[in-house]
Amino acid sequence: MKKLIALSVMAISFNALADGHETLFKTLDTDANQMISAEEAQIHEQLAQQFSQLDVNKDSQLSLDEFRALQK
Ligand SMILES: [Ca+2]
Repeated sequence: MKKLIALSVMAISFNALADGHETLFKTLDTDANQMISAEEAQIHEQLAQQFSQLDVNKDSQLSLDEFRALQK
């Protein structure tokens, strides 16, 4: 029984980690257009610093896929 609880806790932690970028993305995407603009990125220091590197297609917007490469 204890083992089962431990496994459940691990699963929850793992999901929280896996979901981290998406949750942060939605928080930063203040106009909810599914893209983070350079302006929206300013709220997050690391993101603002890494913005140009993360913007792989150089459209000055970060998609969720581009955002997933963010090193937090
Ligand atoms: Ca946006």
